[in-house]
Amino acid sequence: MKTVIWNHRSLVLAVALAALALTGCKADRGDKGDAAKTSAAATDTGGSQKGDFGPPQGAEIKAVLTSPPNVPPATGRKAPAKVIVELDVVEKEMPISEGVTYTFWTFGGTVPGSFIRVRQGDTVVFHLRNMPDSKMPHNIDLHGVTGPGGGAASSFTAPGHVSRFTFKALNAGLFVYHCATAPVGMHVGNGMYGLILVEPPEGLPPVDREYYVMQGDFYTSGKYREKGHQPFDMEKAIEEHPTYVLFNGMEGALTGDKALTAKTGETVRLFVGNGGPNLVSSFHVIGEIFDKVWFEGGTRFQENVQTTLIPSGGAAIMDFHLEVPGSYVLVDHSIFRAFNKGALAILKADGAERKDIYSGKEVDAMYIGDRAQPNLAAVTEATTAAKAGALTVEDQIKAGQALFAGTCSTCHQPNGEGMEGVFPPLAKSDLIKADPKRIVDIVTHGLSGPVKVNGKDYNSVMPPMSQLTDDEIANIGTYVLNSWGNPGGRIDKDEVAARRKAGKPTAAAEH
Ligand code: HEC
Ligand SMILES: [Cu+2]
Repeated sequence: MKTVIWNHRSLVLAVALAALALTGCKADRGDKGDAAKTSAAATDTGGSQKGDFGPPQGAEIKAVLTSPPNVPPATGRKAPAKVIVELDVVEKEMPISEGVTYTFWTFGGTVPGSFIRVRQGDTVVFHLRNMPDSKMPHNIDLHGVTGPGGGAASSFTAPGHVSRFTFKALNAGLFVYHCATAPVGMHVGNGMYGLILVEPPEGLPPVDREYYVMQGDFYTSGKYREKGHQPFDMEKAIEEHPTYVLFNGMEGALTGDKALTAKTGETVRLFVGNGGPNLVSSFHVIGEIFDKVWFEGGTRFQENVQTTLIPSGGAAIMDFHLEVPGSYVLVDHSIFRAFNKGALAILKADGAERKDIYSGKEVDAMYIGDRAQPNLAAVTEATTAAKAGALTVEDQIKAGQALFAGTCSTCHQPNGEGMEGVFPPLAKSDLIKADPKRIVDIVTHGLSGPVKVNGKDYNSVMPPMSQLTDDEIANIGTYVLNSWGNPGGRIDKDEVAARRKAGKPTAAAEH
């Protein structure tokens, strides 16, 4: 049977309906009638009115909380219990991208906050502690709570204080929790959200692996990947123009050596939330199809889904079976967010090839460029060195090399040789040699029209790469100048800033 039965009550309902049909009411006895019965059963769990399974039984249980991307084990319980949750609010500086730091406000020290897992009917005693070194008061609104504010008013907690409130988890589902202290958008925008799973009484179907991923949008006063410490930008937040859209609070939180892992032959379950504060996510895994999606985190699943919509302050559960090994890329399919704001993660599946299903050839480098690398550590080192006033040409070259991959290499090729007649070579380019600093103008403003490079004619368009920051362009330029037989030299970020401001060179200057 394909329809979902999440819960024993729906079975009871189905039996009751069948009994009704037998005892003479004029129900259609054909196939149609069966379908109606099934769907009636599947559409009603009774909600909160059937969610109170009586007083808690047995000893108190301390909830296991996990940091993303980990998920606590199933409760495995057959009866409601009293569950103690202790969650700490921690304000702390953490990286938001390579070489970029941000002051996050967190539940449990991570973004998203600790994952909480309870069972429907449980009585949850919630302790919220706000660390003494916090600057702000905070509270928590759990979408799984029945009661005004979802716990917000009862949990308002000043720095160095603890508050406690108790609720009964009446509805099963996957729920977002978040801070609801004014200005709410700012608290949410600084990372104050997470997920609480309220298991149905019979639990979720078992799978091989479960992961916790949560999207959020971030607003910094600097542009995307602009280095150094970046403060929150209220204006951008109000205008809903995020600088970053991220999975698990940091660009690269789930790529390279931090990618999610699994094996072919396994079924993977993702608990995916969207903290917002503003954007709605079009959640997609490149190269996979969700076998099941419990859309909106509710009771029923849809099958065979490509992309599922996750509202701000909403969640979804998705299961998929892995057949083919390789890297699967998790994205917000509002796709500029994935490639230009960071909303990208990787699930790496190990196992034997299945050429009968997919012929092979890895495409992740092509898809995700520099993010396919283990990390951009060289970029961080260059930033640190620049701050200390000790940035060497070597630091710049290493950082530039990491950034070149995927940004420029898509067209000019990883070895700088280009493609004859289409993309001119950067290797031993006589055009670069004639005026090395012009590379800055070309990258910031683009290049179009006829050019001759090493005796060959090109007449095409290179789009401006104005999304790159000044020091990214300085490092990429320095890398190119010092590679493949080019003349060497160095570009610093002030030069880039000046040339960017000067605007596009005139046609005359172009040759
Ligand atoms: C989308 C493809 C594409 C990307 C990406 C790209 N370029 Fe280009 N680039 C071109 C094309 C096409 C031309 C020639 C334009 C013309 O015909 O006027 C060009 C020309 C150049 C030139 C001058 C010609 C030469 O070979 O010396 C330089 C220098 C250059 N690109 C550097 C870069 C750098 C550095 C990056 C990465 C920041 C980059 N390009 C990214 C397509 C691209
Ligand atoms: Cu808060």
